[in-house]
Amino acid sequence: MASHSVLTILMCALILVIIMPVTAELFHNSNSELLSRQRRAVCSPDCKNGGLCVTVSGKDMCLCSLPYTGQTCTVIIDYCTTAQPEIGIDPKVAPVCLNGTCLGTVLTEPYFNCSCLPGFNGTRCENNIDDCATNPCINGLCKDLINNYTCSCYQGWQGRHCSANINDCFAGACLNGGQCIDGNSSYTCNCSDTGFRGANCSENIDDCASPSNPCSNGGVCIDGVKNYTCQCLAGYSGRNCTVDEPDCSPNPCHYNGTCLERSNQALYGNASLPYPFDGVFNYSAAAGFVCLCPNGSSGNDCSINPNDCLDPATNRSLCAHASSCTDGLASFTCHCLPGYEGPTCSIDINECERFGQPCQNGAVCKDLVADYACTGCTAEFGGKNCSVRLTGCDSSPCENNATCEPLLLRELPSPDHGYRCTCKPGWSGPQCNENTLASFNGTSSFSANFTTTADCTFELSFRTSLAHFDLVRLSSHWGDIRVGAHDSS
Ligand SMILES: *[C@@H]1O[C@H](CO)[C@@H](O)[C@H](O)[C@H]1NC(C)=O
Ligand SMILES: *[C@@H]1O[C@H](CO)[C@@H](O)[C@H](O)[C@H]1NC(C)=O
Ligand SMILES: *[C@@H]1O[C@H](CO)[C@@H](O)[C@H](O)[C@H]1NC(C)=O
Ligand SMILES: *[C@@H]1O[C@H](CO)[C@@H](O)[C@H](O)[C@H]1NC(C)=O
Ligand SMILES: *[C@@H]1O[C@H](CO)[C@@H](O)[C@H](O)[C@H]1NC(C)=O
Ligand SMILES: *[C@@H]1O[C@H](CO)[C@@H](O)[C@H](O)[C@H]1NC(C)=O
Ligand SMILES: *[C@@H]1O[C@H](CO)[C@@H](O)[C@H](O)[C@H]1NC(C)=O
Ligand SMILES: *[C@@H]1O[C@H](CO)[C@@H](O)[C@H](O)[C@H]1NC(C)=O
Ligand SMILES: *[C@@H]1O[C@H](CO)[C@@H](O)[C@H](O)[C@H]1NC(C)=O
Ligand SMILES: *[C@@H]1O[C@H](CO)[C@@H](O)[C@H](O)[C@H]1NC(C)=O
Ligand SMILES: CC(=O)N[C@H]1CO[C@H](CO)[C@@H](O)[C@@H]1O
Ligand SMILES: CC(=O)N[C@H]1CO[C@H](CO)[C@@H](O)[C@@H]1O
Repeated sequence: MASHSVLTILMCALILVIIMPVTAELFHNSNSELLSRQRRAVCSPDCKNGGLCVTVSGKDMCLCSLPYTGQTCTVIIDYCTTAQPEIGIDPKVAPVCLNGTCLGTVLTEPYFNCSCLPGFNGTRCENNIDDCATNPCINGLCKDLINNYTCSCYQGWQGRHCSANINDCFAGACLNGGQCIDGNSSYTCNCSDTGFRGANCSENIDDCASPSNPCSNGGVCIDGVKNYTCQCLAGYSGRNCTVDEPDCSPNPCHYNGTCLERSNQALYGNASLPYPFDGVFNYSAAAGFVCLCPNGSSGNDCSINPNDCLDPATNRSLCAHASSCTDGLASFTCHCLPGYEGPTCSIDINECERFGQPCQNGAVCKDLVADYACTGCTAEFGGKNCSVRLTGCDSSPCENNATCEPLLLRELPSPDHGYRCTCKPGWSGPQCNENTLASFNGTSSFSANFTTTADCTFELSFRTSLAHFDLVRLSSHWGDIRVGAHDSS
């Protein structure tokens, strides 16, 4: 046992020499020279495997290099069972390979070879390999095991690698069509476009308040689902009550009365305007219109127009001479018949004066209704104004001492003259140049024979000198006509 200790000390010295050949130059030189001098001088065993022969206490022996031992350094030490105190290994205390199988008789340091159990490495299999090093737990904490690991998942995650998100959404989690979004052991609701809000989309968004009351002009807003309804005050319409209904278009005021919209806020506070414009605007009374009626009309729409044609006292038309009347605004208009004039057609127009005494050549003008007449016109003149000299007899058209009476057949556009001949007895025809068939005086008679082969019209003309007479048919037979005349004066 003692010799063994010495050997170990010597071997240590040798190891030092081997490990630090340069820094231990001095030590090496003196000792190795001593050893080699002793060996060269006295050492007899042939030390194998690089062993050195030394003489200790007069006894020659081999100083073996690791891991050899034995008389001549031919035995390999099994370091699986041999303690190596200098590196803290003592198989009596703990196995050389802590978690593995040991293979001794290894020629290189550390002179043993550990074959580790799965999950261990290190020279002595002392290291439990960190299986969490690759962060295998995606949503959880990793716990290293022997050649394995476990994941303890965060809330809401599951699976070996905590990669499966536990679906926290359940039917009815989000109300009113909200979209459930699975989270970390929780869920959230996407309420957008539902018209609701809150964690579970249960709270109906007040559309009347977002961002402000959408109903204009005093309209009342009623919240709906993702919607609202405006209850407009009378006079306003449209989804947001923004449309001011056109109360004055077309103009409801008769007689071109001025129409004022009650919704026109600019008109209010004007003392010269009628109610309600003399006061303060109020949305609830903004429907409708007020007419400023022209004089003579009244009523809400100026449609009341008293009939000014009637005399209020008598209730009879104010227009005289049967003229018609048109009622106006505080006025009336008489439509006069010809010959009358004046506001009430009461003036009978004197046409003789109106036309500047039109009768000429001594004729006298007589006023008529809407006309005049010229009286006392001499035979020589004629026409409306007795202004046309009658020339029909100037050429003496009447023959056989007949009397010629000039006539005015037509005055306008140019005078057309004519004449009438009054024949002496025995003459007839327009110019009195045709003989009469017979003339009668007293009780004379005339008989004529006509022969005809066909029906004919037989005319008999009379001219009498009597001032008054009656023509009497005495008898009438086919082929025999008898007529007579007698003085009736
Ligand atoms: C690993 O080594 C240690 C220390 O020697 C021991 O306590 C443990 O039981 C060993 N594990 C296995 C799986 O052998
Ligand atoms: C230890 O043993 C393994 C398996 O037998 C071998 O591959 C390796 O080279 C050995 N190591 C040494 C230092 O002998
Ligand atoms: C054990 O193995 C791991 C991965 O293979 C490596 O990173 C580590 O350095 C090794 N540990 C030892 C003590 O050899
Ligand atoms: C690792 O552990 C899991 C359970 O956590 C098990 O299912 C699996 O088989 C283990 N793997 C090994 C190689 O032991
Ligand atoms: C889940 O929750 C954990 C711990 O609160 C956090 O670290 C992780 O980032 C969350 N994951 C998601 C997806 O929110
Ligand atoms: C919520 O839903 C709307 C439409 O349904 C979509 O556009 C939006 O991206 C969603 N928001 C989130 C955070 O999922
Ligand atoms: C909103 O309400 C109005 C009337 O109140 C209706 O005309 C409209 O269609 C509604 N809009 C929707 C999207 O329902
Ligand atoms: C009503 O008001 C809403 C919100 O102010 C607006 O988006 C919409 O276009 C309006 N509709 C009409 C018809 O004016
Ligand atoms: C109203 O006035 C217009 C133009 O000023 C005029 O043409 C029209 O005749 C008038 N109507 C009435 C009923 O007075
Ligand atoms: C008619 O006869 C009477 C006498 O017989 C005569 O005096 C008279 O003049 C005659 N009249 C005419 C118009 O010829
Ligand atoms: C045709 C004809 O009877 N002429 C008579 C007209 O009158 C005068 C006298 O008045 C007679 O002399 C004509 O013979
Ligand atoms: C006037 C005249 O000629 N009268 C005769 C008409 O005809 C009858 C009979 O044919 C005669 O007898 C008339 O003399």
